[in-house]
Amino acid sequence: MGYDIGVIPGDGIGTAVTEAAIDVLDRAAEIYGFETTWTHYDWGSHRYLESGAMMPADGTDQLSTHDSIFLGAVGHPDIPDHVTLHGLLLPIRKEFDQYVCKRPNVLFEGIESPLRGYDAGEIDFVVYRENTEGEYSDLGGREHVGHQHDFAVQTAGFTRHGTERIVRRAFEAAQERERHLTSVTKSNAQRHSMVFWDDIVERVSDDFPEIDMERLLVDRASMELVRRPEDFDVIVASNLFGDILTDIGAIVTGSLGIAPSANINPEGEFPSLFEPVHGSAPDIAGEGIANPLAAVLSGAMMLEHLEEGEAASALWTAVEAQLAAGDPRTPDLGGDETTDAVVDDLLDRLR
Ligand code: GGG
Repeated sequence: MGYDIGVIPGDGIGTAVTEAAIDVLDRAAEIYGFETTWTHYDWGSHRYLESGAMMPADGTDQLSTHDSIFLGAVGHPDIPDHVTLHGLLLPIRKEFDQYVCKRPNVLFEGIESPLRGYDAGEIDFVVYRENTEGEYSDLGGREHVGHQHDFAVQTAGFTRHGTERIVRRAFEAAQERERHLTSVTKSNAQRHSMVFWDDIVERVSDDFPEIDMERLLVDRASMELVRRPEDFDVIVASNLFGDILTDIGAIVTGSLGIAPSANINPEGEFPSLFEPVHGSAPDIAGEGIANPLAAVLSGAMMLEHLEEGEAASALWTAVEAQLAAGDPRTPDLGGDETTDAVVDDLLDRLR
């Protein structure tokens, strides 16, 4: 069996963590008897600075031939963040209808949560973030720029189709887990789109009577994720709220450096994209100390998606064992080791 993966290392530490993860994934492929071809795309901020575009006009056409896409990070201190994000990552998510953004948050053995009194496994939830519309809809504009009376309009678009399908996928995930689902909105203030979301959740919940369903406003959910993270199992949220909640999820389980994510087109009509939750971290780019574990675990999610379950489990197990051992660790986890040291140790563990 062989897989053809499109790789976009992107910006900052994206290059280092992507190459590190590829070394580990190649070892898993060798052991579990499949081949992986990596086709690199040199797209990102350096390209933008040279040519005015993060990727070529036919970028998504080029990517469409791959089985999956593996991405590092996007963002550069000299370019506004909305330019880098809208120039690369968001068009890919939208064009390939990757409407499920799945982000697991697990407290691993050996990791100390900044929250007191939690042991390994006691925090374990997954966020299903809507990934193609909502607050990330590119609808709006600015008028009278440069004048005193300038203004901006940004519209969040929620379709029944888009909302229902992410909610359904989240209920299905809850069925496979602890059968508890939390839908997060702000329907007290946003009485059009978020009440619409609530209505759809109510209707879909009729098809899943065995799932214990809770609704929380996003402010309360943010607080409860800090106060009682152990009570969460599956969270479903809109694009923006899901993004924010998964940063909270990453930090209560230790570090953004170990938080993976998958942008999935469940129907398989288009390639799905796998990336660490973290960004380009320009402050440590080039220093050799970026944590590659989020990228490695994102790679494991990719292998799971490609139905290489054994190899995916082996990667999770190797990461779990390394974290439990407490060494080597990059600075985000309180250590002083390098990206390479973390990779070498994982390769040894897989051998
Ligand atoms: N590794 C992903 C990355 O670089 N993300 C940057 C970012 O700002 N993402 C925003 C989002 O996921 O909505």
